[in-house]
Amino acid sequence: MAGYVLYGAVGSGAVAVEAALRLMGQPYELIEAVTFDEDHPESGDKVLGANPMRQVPALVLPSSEVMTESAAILIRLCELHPQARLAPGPDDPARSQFLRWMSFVSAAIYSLYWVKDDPSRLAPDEAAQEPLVQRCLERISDCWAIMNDQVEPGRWILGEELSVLDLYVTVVSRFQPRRKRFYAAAPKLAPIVQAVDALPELADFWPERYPFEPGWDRLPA
Ligand SMILES: N[C@@H](CCC(=O)N[C@@H](CS)C(=O)NCC(=O)O)C(=O)O
Repeated sequence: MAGYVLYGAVGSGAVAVEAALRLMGQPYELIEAVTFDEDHPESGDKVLGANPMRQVPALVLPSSEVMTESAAILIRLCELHPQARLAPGPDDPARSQFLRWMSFVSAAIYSLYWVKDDPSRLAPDEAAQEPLVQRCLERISDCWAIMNDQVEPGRWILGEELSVLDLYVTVVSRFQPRRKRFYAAAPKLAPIVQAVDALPELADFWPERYPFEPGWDRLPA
């Protein structure tokens, strides 16, 4: 049986899916499709056959079925590989909050990057673009703060069990403007993402797929 094929990109949300596949012990073929490299549009175009949205991640399942949407992919992988114990099951009391925050990160936060990364998509007027970027960043911070206030983490966001929600928040909190604002907005989540950064199972993975830059995760001065 064929394995997984992941369309991903270094420093993208697809890295959360890669991290999950690694922790699940599932091999995958990676097709690097950097959808945000304006100098090499042919790279991102590689994903078009799998995802007409021209976005990564897109995951081809062993059945050849294609899945897009990072939150849905992560949740589905947990259903397909329950032995990895990376999500509370349907009867687990933590399930509702798991689904709630997986959707929240995707819908309220990740989706804003479509505008933030290219404000001309919604603001053709050049003068309006920088203020729009700033509004997006404020909204992203506000959403992290709301999540921070509503969760009751233990060692991990949902309690004492690591889940793909921890991986997802860790990756999305690495997006611009990196962690500086995130730590200020979400102090309860800060030690959790740092613990995911430090997972021994992913020690070789992070530098390869979401490299650290000097000072990128410092607290604001
Ligand atoms: N809703 C999608 C968003 C995916 C997404 O925005 N991916 C980025 C990379 S982090 C991308 O490919 N952006 C290119 C674009 O939107 O043009 C998901 O959750 O998977």
